[in-house]
Amino acid sequence: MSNIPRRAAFIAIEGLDRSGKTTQVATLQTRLQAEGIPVKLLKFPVDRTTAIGQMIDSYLRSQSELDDRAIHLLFSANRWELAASIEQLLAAGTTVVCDRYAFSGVAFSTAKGLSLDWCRSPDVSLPAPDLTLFLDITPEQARSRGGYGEERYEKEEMQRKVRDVFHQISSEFTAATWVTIDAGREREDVAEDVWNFVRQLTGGLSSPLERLWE
Ligand code: FDM
Repeated sequence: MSNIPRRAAFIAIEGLDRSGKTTQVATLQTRLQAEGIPVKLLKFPVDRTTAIGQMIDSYLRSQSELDDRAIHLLFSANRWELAASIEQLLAAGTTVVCDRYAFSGVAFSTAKGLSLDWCRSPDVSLPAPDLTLFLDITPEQARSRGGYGEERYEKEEMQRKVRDVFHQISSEFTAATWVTIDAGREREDVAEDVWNFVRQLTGGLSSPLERLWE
């Protein structure tokens, strides 16, 4: 018998703009709570009111300019700020659900023209999600939902590139750790899929937390 204590699951939800990610994350949180499973929701970029968060927020609203590499490193630093608390929460039995994680970091910066390897490196060794659910939507479906918003990356050409990189990243993971969900369907159907994957992990895991891209 393993003497590694059970821990809770680390789940990342990634998604394209207009994929309904925010709604799905909220629905998942409600469902976990209803099942009596302790859950902590984290959103990256985290809390746009911290020093790093403010710089990221101002950049995303196009109120400031930053070198592509500098903003990439800020997004990564924003995750490292939280890495230790993610580990503590999991060890204490709290399921952690992240709204975006390192995969967004790589997808958006690579879409801007930086190399994928370079983009991955500052996030190497972060806690690795046990499961990543990628909410996929085609640019056409996004357009039919009213198009994109005002922020820096909410443009069709950018979203197409981001989607391509997400698909490239997904090919490096096993089907058990990365699931692409067609988010162009009704929100209840998407929520059902999300729940069916997450519920498999709600009993906790006895395997140690892995490190990203090690
Ligand atoms: N984003 C998010 C990045 O470019 N890099 C990252 O590491 C992360 C976590 O920030 F356009 C981008 C992706 C998106 C924006 O959007 C945050 P939401 O809609 O608040 O998730």
